[in-house]
Formats: sequence, C-alpha cells, structure tokens
Amino acid sequence: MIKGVIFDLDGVLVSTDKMHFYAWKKLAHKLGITNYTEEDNKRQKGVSRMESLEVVLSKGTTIYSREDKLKFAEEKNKYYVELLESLDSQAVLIDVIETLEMLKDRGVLIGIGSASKNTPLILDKTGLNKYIDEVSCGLDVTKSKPDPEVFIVAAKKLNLKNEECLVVEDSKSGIVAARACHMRSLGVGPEHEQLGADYNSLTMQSNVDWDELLS
Ligand code: B16
Ligand code: MG
Repeated sequence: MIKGVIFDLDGVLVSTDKMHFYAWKKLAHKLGITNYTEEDNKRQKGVSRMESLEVVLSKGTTIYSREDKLKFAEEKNKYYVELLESLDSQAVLIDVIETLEMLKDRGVLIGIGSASKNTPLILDKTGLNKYIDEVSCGLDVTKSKPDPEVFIVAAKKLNLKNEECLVVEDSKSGIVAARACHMRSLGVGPEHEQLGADYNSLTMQSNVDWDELLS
C-alpha cells in the first residue's frame, strides 16, 4: 500500500523548462556558443546543474577548468533566478492542484524529490508549499538522478519505507532512480510513453487510476 507520493518538481508540478532554457542560452551566447538548441535542453531534464552545464559546453570547443565551470553554473543560476522572479501560481501544471488535494483527502503524504537547488524558492513563489509535507532536493543530496539518493532522503523525511512511496517523474533519469530504490513510478509529460515507468499518462488525471496506483 502506498502511503506517500514523491513528486519531481520541474516538468511535473511546475513548468520552468523554458526559464532554464533561456538562462542556459544566455550563458551559451556569452561563451560564444550559438548552436545550443531546445533539443539540447531536453537532455538537461532532471539532471543536476553541473551536468546541465556540460551539455552546453559540449556544443563548443573550449576546455574549461573546474573553477571556470563553477563560475558559469553560478552565472546561469543568476539568470535563472532573475526569471523565477516572475513565477507565480500560473506556472503550476494542469491537474496538479486537483491531484494534491485528492491525495490530502486520502491522507497520503506528499513529498518532493527534485534535483533543483531552487526548490524552496519555486514552492514559495507558486504557492505549492502548503500541500507539501517534506522536501528533498539538490540542497540535500550529493548524487543526482539516476542515483536514487534524492528519493531515499524524501522517504526518510516522510518516515516511510521506500516500498511505501510512489514517484511521479517526467524524466528517464528520475524513473531509473525510482526503480533503483524499489519505488513504484508514474511517468508524466510529453515523453511519458518513453520513460519506462510502471504507469504513464500525459497529465496526472487523464487515464490515471489512482485507486490502483495507491493500492
Ligand atoms: P537548479 P527536477 C531539475 O529539476 C531540472 O529538470 C534540471 O533541468 C535542472 O538542471 C536541475 O533541476 C537543477 O536545477 O539549477 O535549479 O538547481 O526536474 O529534478 O525537479
Ligand atoms: Mg523534472
């Protein structure tokens, strides 16, 4: 029986993908990289900030030091946080509030398992905070998805066994991470059919049998 649902944040509860893309594009241009595209941005889904930077740098030819890379990641985050200033409840994806309210009514605990170090800011700006029991994010872990650490920490914070948690994800690395720690998974978003999740659906309500998922 599932007692807690752990949600990924970007692409599952909120739509911040475009903001990540614009911030990376701005950095890429500063570095003289003009061929960074939305296709490349798709490969950055669910992966850490430093790994995302590698995707951008792989489009150029210059080899940078670790120190430079840390500076670039910080600069991208500055651009991204500037864009997050305008974030509000409109960024919350379709069916999310309905789903969170349904889970609350059923007494199911709600956790976050996100790679993003901006999770607290995003939850605050979108007003999603009030639904969340525990947060596990990039600030709590050292290994990023597909390593299961972020979900294991979330389950611990919720006081649940891994097997009692269901993960909702929009990225392949997140589904691999859920599987690695024996959590059931629901894949959502435009690529839901390709994620390899136990269940999949475009949104969290269309075709989702929550009775079966939580049983
Ligand atoms: P930040 P998720 C991930 O969030 C994003 O999908 C990914 O594109 C980003 O690189 C990562 O967070 C780190 O974000 O730079 O804000 O710490 O999908 O795991 O909620
Ligand atoms: Mg995601």
